[in-house]
This record gives sequence, C-alpha cells and structure tokens, in this order.
Amino acid sequence: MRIDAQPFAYEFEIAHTALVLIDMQRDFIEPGGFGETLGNDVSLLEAIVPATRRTLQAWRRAGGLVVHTREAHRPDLADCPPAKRNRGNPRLRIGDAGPMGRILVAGEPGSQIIDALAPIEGELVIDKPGKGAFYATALHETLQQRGITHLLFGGVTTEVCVQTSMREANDRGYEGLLLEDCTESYFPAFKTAALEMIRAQGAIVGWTAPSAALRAALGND
Ligand code: C5J
Repeated sequence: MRIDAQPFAYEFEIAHTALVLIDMQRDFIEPGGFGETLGNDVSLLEAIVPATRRTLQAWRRAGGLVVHTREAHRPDLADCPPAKRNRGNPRLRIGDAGPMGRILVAGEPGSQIIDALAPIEGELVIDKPGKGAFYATALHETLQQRGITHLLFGGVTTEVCVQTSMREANDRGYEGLLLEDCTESYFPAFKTAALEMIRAQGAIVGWTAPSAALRAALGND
C-alpha cells in the first residue's frame, strides 16, 4: 500500500504495520488531569478526537494491529524519577490526588484512554513511565514477535511523547509516519515545528501525512 505523504510517498503492508496511539488518556485531554495541572488549555487536544476515531475505526476494519500507550506510573511511584516528579511548579504533582484520581498513576480514572478511543479486545495497551513508548516497556519485543516493521503514529502531545516515541522507533529500525490531524500539542507552534523536524532531511525521523491519505489508501472509510 502507498500513501501520499511528506517528504515522499510512504509504502507499507497492513500485516507488518501497527497504528500506535500515544497517551490519548483522560489525564491529558480532560480538565482536571496532568495536562491542566501544568497550566495547559486541554480543549486544544480534544479537537483531534473525531479524526483519530475515524482513522482507528478504518484501521480496525482493515485488520491492522493497534497499540495504545498511556503515560502512567506504578502506584508506589518507584518508576517515577524524583527529577520528573519535582520539576517545575505544577498545582498537583505526579501521584497527588486530583479530580480524576492520582495524577499519572496506573489504574486511576485519569490514566484511562478516553471513551471515544477505548481499546477493544486484541489491541495492545502499554503503560509507559517515560515520554517514549520504548523506554522501560516491552513494546519493541512485542512488535518484533508480531513481525511489525512500520508504525503509524497519532496521539498527544506532538513534540513530547509522540516525537520521542517516533525517534525511539526510528533508532530501532521502524519506518514511522505521523498522522498530522491525529496529533496535537498544547502549543500549536510546537506541533508545526515537530512535523517539520520529523520529515526534514529526507524523512530523517519519518513521514507525515493527513489521516485522509491513509483512509483513502485503505479504501474502507
Ligand atoms: C507530556 C505526553 N506532554 N504524553 N506527555 O508530558 O506528551
């Protein structure tokens, strides 16, 4: 299959490709979670939900593997370095009790994937303690076991967890493409810059394309 992408066409086979949705969890997208405690306007991120849902549904119909990640720490915070917990001056820190339970802690309401994109049976859900999806997780081994070589990325935030995960994937030999309207930042200028960085220099990190280009290739929208 071939997608019109930047900086040039992206080719993939569904059987060897996974859709990876990064951290589409309540803590980032809904008021009262981690994103808002850092002082961000979370409504910006909600805007990508319809396109992401439509793309997820098309990918499911095509029979492709889906991976959902969540930035979530163990309840005892043993996997949260003090440098991460103590940095800055947020209203609530990781592990503190907020309106959606303990901030960025696995199993709390805030760590759940939003209802519109909730995982279904057979999809992988990876809790990650870092920004990158490959750090301190079994994601690489799991993808290798399934013969996955290509990754289609969406999720939040573009320049933090999404870009970090794409760079980690690139270093591990995956061919990655970021779905432009299925990712967002609290800072629109950072999203624009991240997309440009990813595809610059002949796709130095990977490709970018609108999700409609993927759905057109799948032909099942
Ligand atoms: C952040 C993320 N922004 N999922 N996490 O802290 O991008």
